[in-house]
Amino acid sequence: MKVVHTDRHRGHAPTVETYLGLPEPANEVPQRAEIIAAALTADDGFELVEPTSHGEAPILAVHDAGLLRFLAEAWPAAESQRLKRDFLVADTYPVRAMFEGMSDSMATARPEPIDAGGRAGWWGLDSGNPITAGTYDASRAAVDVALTTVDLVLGGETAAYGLCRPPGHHAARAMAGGYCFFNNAAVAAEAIVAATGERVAILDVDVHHGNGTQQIFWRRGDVFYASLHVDPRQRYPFFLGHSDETGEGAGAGENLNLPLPEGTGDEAYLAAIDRALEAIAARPGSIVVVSLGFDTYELDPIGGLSVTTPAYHEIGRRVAALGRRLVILQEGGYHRPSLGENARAWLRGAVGRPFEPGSWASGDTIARR
Ligand code: Q9C
Ligand code: ZN
Repeated sequence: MKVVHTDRHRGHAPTVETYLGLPEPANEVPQRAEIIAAALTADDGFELVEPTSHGEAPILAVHDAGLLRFLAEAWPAAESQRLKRDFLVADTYPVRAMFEGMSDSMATARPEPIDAGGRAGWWGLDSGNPITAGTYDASRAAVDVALTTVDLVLGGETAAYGLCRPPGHHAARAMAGGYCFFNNAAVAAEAIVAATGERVAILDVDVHHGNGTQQIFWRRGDVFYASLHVDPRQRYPFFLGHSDETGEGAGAGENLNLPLPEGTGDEAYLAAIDRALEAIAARPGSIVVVSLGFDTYELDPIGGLSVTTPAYHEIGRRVAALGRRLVILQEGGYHRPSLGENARAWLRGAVGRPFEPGSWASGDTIARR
């Protein structure tokens, strides 16, 4: 299987994120992608290839031009304001209750702030998403990784894997958040629709609900979004991801949320995967975009579910059994010692190779139960 990867992700290198107002070690760090790349390099079934540049147009097909402009300008603007810190997070968010009783245009057509902290609130969802000096370049590279993975599949590969970093599924049309800046999977799905005229399904197996992907395709009948995730009342993004969110307009019935209670293990998780796969199989189309997160893992520090390494192999196998071509894109996963083995397990399953557990860097054996 071809693996699209570039060192440019390293530009986004937060060391700290804020959580409930206090600094903590960052979760979404360059080492995540390095560990996965190293594990796949060591397995001779994978071939690493560099992405090619695809420009701004595919991004602007799903994102507001203002978001792109903000992300390009945010760090230089923070520097020229002489903010003495090595990352930017918002000061103030335009929460909907601020505009209660006012017409919609009061919330949507106020002038964009000039101050970096206000502007970050205008374009951002949460205070745990640091923007650093190299965030914009790395985010553009992640989109190129996703689009190059699409090119490989459109060019005839049955499945290809894009090692996107930073991830993307929390980024909405006009909003960054949740360690995400551009929605790599949404850009990929839109590019597939544009190239093929076919319907596309997105299967999101990151532990968090992909609020951004849901938002982008909410009224679209040509892109089906199915997501398995921990109950949003218990985890980020808190305000979307419930099972009664099914889409509207042309997209009515084309959004499927399968929230799972905290602590859910392999058996119930695999049963939910089957529900999502049945829904995909019932729809036309020959390509599935997978938003692949390993933060469902039993030891993930922020996830909350309890999926194991052998289950990742089985999930990859079942997804491939759809008989559709797969554009597999990396989203979250923060237990770094297991990331390489979990990626290997999933991707080997997806190409019909046997589960052959290696060892973690830590030497832990829990993954081999
Ligand atoms: N103390 C993805 O997995 N908040 N994003 C975490 C941890 C945000 C996760 C707080 C989590 C976003 C792509
Ligand atoms: Zn996640």
